[in-house]
Amino acid sequence: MVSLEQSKLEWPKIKDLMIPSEKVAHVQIGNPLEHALLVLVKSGYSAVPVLDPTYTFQGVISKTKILEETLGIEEFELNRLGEIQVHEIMDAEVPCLSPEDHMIDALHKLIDYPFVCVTNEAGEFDGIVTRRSVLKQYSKHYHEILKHYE
Ligand code: 2BA
Repeated sequence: MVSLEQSKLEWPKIKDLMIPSEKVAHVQIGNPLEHALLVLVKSGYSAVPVLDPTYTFQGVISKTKILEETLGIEEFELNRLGEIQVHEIMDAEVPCLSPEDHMIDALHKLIDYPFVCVTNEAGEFDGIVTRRSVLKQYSKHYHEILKHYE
C-alpha cells in the first residue's frame, strides 16, 4: 500500500510548476483601483496578486471586486477608482503554497481558486501555480499511462 506522502513524491514540486514572479502581472497595495483595473484589462487576467513594496504577498485583486466596489445604486461611479486603494478591497484570505510543496497540495486549492500564490519562508512572493499548469501535468501523466498499457 502506497502512503499519501509516498504518492506525493511521484508528482513535481511546486517550484518546478510555477510561473516565476518576474512573469506574473501584479499590483501594489497602495495603488489606486484605477491602476489595478488598467493592469487587469491590459494583461487580460481576471485577477492578479497584490504585493507590498518589499515584495511580500498580501492578497488578490479581481476585476469583479473592482466593479462591485464602483457600482452605485443606479450606475458605475468611475470617479471612485482614483479614491480607493487596492488594500481596501483586495481579498487577503487566500491560500498560499511553498516552493517545496508538491503538486497534489496545489490540486486541492485549485478546486476553488484559478491560481494559487507561492511564497517563501519570509512571505516573499515567488510566483503562481495555475489550473492550466496542473491540468497539463495530469494530461501528460494520463497519456504516459495509456502508452504503458498499449
Ligand atoms: P483568468 O484570468 O480567469 O484566466 C483563465 C484562463 O484563461 C487562464 O487559465 C488561461 O488559460 C486563459 N487566459 C486568460 N488570460 C490569458 C492571457 N492574457 N494569456 C494567456 N492565457 C490567458 P490559467 O493559465 O490556468 O490561469 C489561471 C489564473 O491565473 C488566471 O485566471 C489569472 O487570474 C492568473 N494568471 C495566470 N497567468 C498569470 C500571469 N502571468 N500574471 C498574473 N496572473 C496570471
